[in-house]
Amino acid sequence: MQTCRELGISTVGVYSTADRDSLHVRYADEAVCIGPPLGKESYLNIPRILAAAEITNADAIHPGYGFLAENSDFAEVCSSSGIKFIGPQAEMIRKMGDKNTARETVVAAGVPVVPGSNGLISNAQEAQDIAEEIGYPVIIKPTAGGGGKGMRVVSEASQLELSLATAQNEAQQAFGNSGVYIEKFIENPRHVEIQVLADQHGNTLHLGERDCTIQRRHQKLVEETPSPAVDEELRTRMGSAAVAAAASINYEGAGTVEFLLDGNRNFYFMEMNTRIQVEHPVTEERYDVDLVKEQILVAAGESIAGRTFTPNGHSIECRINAEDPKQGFRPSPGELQVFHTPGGYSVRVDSHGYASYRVPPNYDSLIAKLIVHADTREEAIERMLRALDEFIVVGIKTTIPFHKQLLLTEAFRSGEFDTGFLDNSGFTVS
Ligand code: MV4
Repeated sequence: MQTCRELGISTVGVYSTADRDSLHVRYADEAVCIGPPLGKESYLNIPRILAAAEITNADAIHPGYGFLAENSDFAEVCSSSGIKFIGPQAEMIRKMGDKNTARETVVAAGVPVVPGSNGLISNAQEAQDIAEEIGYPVIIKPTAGGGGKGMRVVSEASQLELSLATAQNEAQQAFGNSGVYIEKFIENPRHVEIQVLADQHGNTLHLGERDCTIQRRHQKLVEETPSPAVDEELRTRMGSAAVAAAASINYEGAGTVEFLLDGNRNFYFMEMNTRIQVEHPVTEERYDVDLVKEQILVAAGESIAGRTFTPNGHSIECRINAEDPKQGFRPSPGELQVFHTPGGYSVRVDSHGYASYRVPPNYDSLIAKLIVHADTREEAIERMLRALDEFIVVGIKTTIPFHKQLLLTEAFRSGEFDTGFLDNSGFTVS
């Protein structure tokens, strides 16, 4: 909505009754209540969102990064109702949403994937044969999953048959699709993703990587660009692979291609996110670009031919969640009695909160994104620590103390960490 205001486009915010006091409701030129807190009755309810668009004469819908942002049926209904879905076509979301189809599609385009099954697993014998060929440990992944949901690591042959059956059952329960595939399990990888942008005329470019290795139970907590593990040569190779992955489905809009990076500079396609992501601001700061503006312009048919984006310096994002890091990150909703956000040189806060706002217990716990930019990684870390010190939240627990301690660890400062750091290294917040 901030981008729209700059572009002279008027906005409509939709909200559930749990969110009536959220800042986005006040910021919008018009706001429409679409139902009670439960997702199915509001933010996931396609007819209600379309009704809100129709009564306000909306031309387009920006789906954000949650709820229906990667729902191909929603994109299709928007399109058939004459409302531009700001994102890719339904067919592109569908192809990348089915992880096995995505894998097969990018393999055909020459993108490296982890050695594994060619297609879905049909029986235990087939699973045994593949695992024998690629070697243990292996990982069983649900084709309808994503983001780590429902994956199972298998370290020896004796466990494979039972793990396969369990994974298929869980996938059926969770996604209504029992399809699974197998990959070699890469130990201690980094999570490095490439931002891509594509227009409706077949032009596709990338805007470098984001390192999202600092995660807890598949929840990202810190993201940065450039990655401490990526140099110009690797960036060029990963960027080309990401562009090839997007171009293989004639992608349109902003998207993210996720890779695992191992200790030998090998990278492997994981999945493609067909939406703008929470962590997009780090790319905006380093590449001096408003990615939401680019989304809107390409949705309106504008060309990106000849556009170049020059990177500068280093950017870090810390996710400020309404969670208590001293109590296993358990949710901590409630009133922001004090909410003093940091500012000053090269510090950015994106938030829907304000003093006296009550964080509802119903949704994701993210309450603010704190982003800094600096010339070097070392200066960015110092700037982030300065900003974290300025950030005062009274009334609820947040992840601010976690970030302050993480940024002082030798592992973080040296850049030598992997995706197991938070879950396995014994790092705790005191
Ligand atoms: C893997 C893997 C190791 N080997 N695939 C989890 C999220 C999803 N995007 C991919 N995930 C993984 N896939 C193979 N073949 C390890 C993970 C993984 C992980 C990836 C990124 C960040 C954090 C992670 C934590 C645990 C496992």
